[in-house]
Amino acid sequence: MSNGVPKAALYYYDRSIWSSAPLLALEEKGYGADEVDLKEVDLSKGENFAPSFLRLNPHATVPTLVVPLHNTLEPEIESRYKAIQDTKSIVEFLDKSRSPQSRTHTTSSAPAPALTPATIAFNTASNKVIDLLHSEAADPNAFRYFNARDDAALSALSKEVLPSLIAKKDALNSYIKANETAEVRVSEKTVKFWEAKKLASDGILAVLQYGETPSDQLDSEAQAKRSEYFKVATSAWAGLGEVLLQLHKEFIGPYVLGDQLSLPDLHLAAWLARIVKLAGGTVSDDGDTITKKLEAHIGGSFKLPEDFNVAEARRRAGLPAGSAQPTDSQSRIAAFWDAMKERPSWKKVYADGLH
Ligand SMILES: N[C@@H](CCC(=O)N[C@@H](CS)C(=O)NCC(=O)O)C(=O)O
Repeated sequence: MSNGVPKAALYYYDRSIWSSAPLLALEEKGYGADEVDLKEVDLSKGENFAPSFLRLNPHATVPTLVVPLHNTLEPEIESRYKAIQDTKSIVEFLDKSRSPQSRTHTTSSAPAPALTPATIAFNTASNKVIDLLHSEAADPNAFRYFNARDDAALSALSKEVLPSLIAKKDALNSYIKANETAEVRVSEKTVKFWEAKKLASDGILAVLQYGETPSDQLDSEAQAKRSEYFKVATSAWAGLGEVLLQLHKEFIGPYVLGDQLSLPDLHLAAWLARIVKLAGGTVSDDGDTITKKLEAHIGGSFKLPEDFNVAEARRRAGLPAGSAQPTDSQSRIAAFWDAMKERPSWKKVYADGLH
């Protein structure tokens, strides 16, 4: 609490993709460190399945923003809170809650630019992009678990993700067990949720636990599961090519709605950082490099249209022209990446690399 005023709390995990969108929003909106408490939920240990977190968000996902309700600001009254449980609503809430007119009990005097699009047409375009990025075909968390289409990649992926998958399952088992012996038990619905989460990870665990075994040493059942996994992974990455082309169509450039940063850019920045990382990109790559890496990773003859003038993109993003020739062109994704990378919000959220 500052000034006796109950604070909002953002539950997040710093390796989580969707937590990055509200973290970027806090910076872009100029929130002071005294306005929102950051509370880490370690997903790699399954902390999001703890009964105390499920009371805030029964979907067990971060980000989750817990905000005090307006009529309980007096310090002597025990505060009542509401929890906002999905990225889109959280980012919208953060945008609306700090404006040049609002008095937010803060030490920050940073400007609070409006990020919500100002017209119905732009709002529609913004929602289309945000919905696309949160659609099943674009799910960045699924891509993380399906980022292997051959034995060598599967072996590397198992090494990387198996420990946290196992830790998650162990956490679920221990919550279920603790509940059986507890005096105060969670609801039947919560137990069913835990069981369903365990079941959902079994399929991928069955493949990844043998990820370091060469194909010819697998029994026929494990071999069949591995080929099925490769089929799903191959079709998911081909589908990602479609998502990128769809995005390209909705996108003005260098930001989604033109030369001003707005809500969809925060979702796109978070999403793209993860997808680029999975494609082997790094935080220091420029837009053209990540375009090439994405194209190579998606494979086949996938190509992003390079129809955006580089000098124009840089001018619109307020960047110096650099060495761009008047006829140079790049993909819109590349222009977006180059513009976003220069922003202090991005530099802060991705200071330790892409995630
Ligand atoms: N629809 C949710 C999705 C959020 C989501 O999937 N969050 C991931 C982290 S990026 C999560 O919490 N996963 C839980 C887990 O890994 O068990 C939103 O938009 O906020």
